[in-house]
Amino acid sequence: MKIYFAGSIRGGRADAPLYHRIIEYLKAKGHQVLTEHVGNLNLIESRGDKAIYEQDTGWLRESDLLIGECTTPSLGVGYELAYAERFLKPCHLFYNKTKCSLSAMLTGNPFYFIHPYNTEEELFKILDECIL
Ligand code: 6K6
Repeated sequence: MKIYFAGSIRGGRADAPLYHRIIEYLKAKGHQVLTEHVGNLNLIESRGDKAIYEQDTGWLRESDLLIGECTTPSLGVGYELAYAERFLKPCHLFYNKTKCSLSAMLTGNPFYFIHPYNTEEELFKILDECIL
């Protein structure tokens, strides 16, 4: 599958190492991750914002599935989730429930598959079921 991984960039990079591990895991399972750069630990913003927006919305439209790690709040991720819903892309959203409480605008929307987790081990177990 072509997977669009969404995770915070300007919203804060505290969970970037986790994004990296999720992306590597998805790739090891044979999936194509369109947004590999989200897990890049030495991220350098070399492109303009318009180019980023056009590239990312294009990737969203061509993706089969969105996986979002939403523990660190991000306006960009929120936008991507609404955009994915508009194009009826299945969205699996993860958040660490010991660290945050997810927006009601996501948890209240039955379109999204919401996966609260306690530990990273639990996250990967749920992730396995999402990508079967
Ligand atoms: C270069 C290398 C890595 O990142 C860059 C430049 N910035 C972005 N490149 C690609 N996608 C981006 C960039 N900034 C935000 N996004 C998209 O928005 C990603 O797909 C993320 O899922 C989401 C993060 O939004 P913010 O609001 O936290 O930045």
